[in-house]
Amino acid sequence: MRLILLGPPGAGKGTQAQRLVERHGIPQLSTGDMLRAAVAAGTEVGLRAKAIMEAGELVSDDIVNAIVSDRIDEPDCADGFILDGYPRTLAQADAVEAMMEAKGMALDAVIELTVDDKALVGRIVKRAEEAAAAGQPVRKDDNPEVFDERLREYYKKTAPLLGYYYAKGKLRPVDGMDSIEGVTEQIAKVLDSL
Ligand code: B4P
Repeated sequence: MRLILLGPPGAGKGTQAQRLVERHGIPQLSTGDMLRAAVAAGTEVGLRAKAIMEAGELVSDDIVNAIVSDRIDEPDCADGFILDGYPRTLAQADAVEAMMEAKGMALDAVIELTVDDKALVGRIVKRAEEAAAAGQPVRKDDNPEVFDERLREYYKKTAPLLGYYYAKGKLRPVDGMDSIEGVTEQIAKVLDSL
């Protein structure tokens, strides 16, 4: 099974991807996590991505496409994967389609998580407060100011992918305003119907 999780920042892509990993035993390919790991390790990619991510903007397509292309070549991706937070631009969507075609892989569905803008910012602020209260590191982009920029980037660069995948008959919207468990159940129904 090869899935894309699409939705605005804080929609729950990472949350649901982890649950899909547990249910289906296929890896979660989160470009956000991969980029944060590169930043933490101080690699060349990390050095280039750090300021861009902290400003709430999107990292360049070239960097992200290269990371994903390398990752899906790894053996654990042979039977499927969940793309979490990728593609995020039309250029990335074209790139992943070409990558998968070259590797003889087909995309099963694009799960769109729909959530109100107001609820999104509330989730992000809550995550930052909970991390701080637990003495854990707070993501530099998890604050209302940077979140506004993340949301602007989403509407400008990522939202056009909805029409792109709808036209291909791959888009499956799910109500992301539901509880975490409720969203998981909706996704399970979508996957059963494929
Ligand atoms: P990501 O790491 O992908 O972060 P995200 O979109 O904010 O998170 P997500 O939707 O996964 O929300 P989550 O489950 O965590 O991106 C961060 C940055 O990396 C980007 O801004 C960009 O700079 C860079 N980047 C990543 N991919 C890129 C790409 N392809 N191209 C270019 N740049 C890229 O949930 C958020 C919170 O909500 C959590 O606290 C969770 O517990 C809560 N929550 C989830 N579901 C809920 C529900 N149903 N009800 C209530 N709360 C819920």
